[in-house]
Amino acid sequence: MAWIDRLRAGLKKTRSGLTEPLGRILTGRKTLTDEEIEQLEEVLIQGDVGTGLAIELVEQLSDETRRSDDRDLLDSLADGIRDRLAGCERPFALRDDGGPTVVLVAGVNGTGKTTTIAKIAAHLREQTPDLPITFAAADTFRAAAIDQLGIWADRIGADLIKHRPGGDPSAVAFDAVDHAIRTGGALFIDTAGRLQTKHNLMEELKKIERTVGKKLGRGSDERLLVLDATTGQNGISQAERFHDAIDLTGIVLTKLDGTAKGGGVLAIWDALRIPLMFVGVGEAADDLHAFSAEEFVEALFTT
Ligand SMILES: Nc1nc2c(ncn2[C@@H]2O[C@H](COP(=O)(O)OP(=O)(O)OP(=O)(O)O)[C@@H](O)[C@H]2O)c(=O)[nH]1
Ligand SMILES: [Mg+2]
Repeated sequence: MAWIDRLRAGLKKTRSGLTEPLGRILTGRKTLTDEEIEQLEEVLIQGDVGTGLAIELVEQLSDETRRSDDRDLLDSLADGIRDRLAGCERPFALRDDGGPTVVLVAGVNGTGKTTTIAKIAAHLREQTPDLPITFAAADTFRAAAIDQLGIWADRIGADLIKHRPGGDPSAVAFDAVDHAIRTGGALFIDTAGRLQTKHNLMEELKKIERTVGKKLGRGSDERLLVLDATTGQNGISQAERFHDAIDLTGIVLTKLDGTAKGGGVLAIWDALRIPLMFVGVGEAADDLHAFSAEEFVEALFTT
């Protein structure tokens, strides 16, 4: 299935919770009543677009109604959303100097860190069959987490650097960077996802990043936060804490298929201005893809 079709299918709940109600109010309309303006704001806020942004989008739309052009208001809203997402995309790229591309992957429990690593690595493997890929099992809190990453490493053909369960995550990262300096290619560091309210998770991540820096002579290339789209606005405060700790370079928004709150894409970008690098709409490798604002709007607004 083409990505746009997967994305469209994955955004089904958001379409029925957000785009379709918007369509019922706006299709074929040139003017809006006060009541309709209120309804629009409500639908956007329900869809997790964020209150401030919802109000701005609707204001822009009601300005539009005062102009006498022939534009459909639903198209104008789609344009408004696309405009808001300008700059939000940033493609994932490997370093071109032969040195390893080091990717630190963080996020709270169960957001999809480990499977995201597997999916990105599977894409890289497909593009470049002989690319050296290393996984670092720096989530040492659970033995099962190390095993899970090991299974993916076998399937994809990645080297796995691991220590004993309960070991020091930074020591794993150190050994993994050491390995990747020799092999080149891509290194993905899987980390534990304890609740963000626990200070020690952030300290741990900072320590991992410091350790990478010491061994590598520079910081990691990407520090990605994996956010579960079903957590909605809560994801923003999560992201702020991680950003404070490790200066995120990108966000991966998973599980868009499980929520009607796909509007969160807008709220997250509006609040954080951290690029949305990948979005996930399911469990298969092909369900993770580079984010494109153009495709996102197309998947939401066209059938
Ligand atoms: N529906 C759906 N499921 C997803 C998506 N991304 C990940 N998952 C599932 O979410 C579950 C948790 O994924 P993991 O990758 O183990 O999450 P994690 O962040 O590593 O979890 P911990 O190591 O426990 O912190 C798995 O069953 C994944 O298949 C997505 O985009 N859509
Ligand atoms: Mg994991």
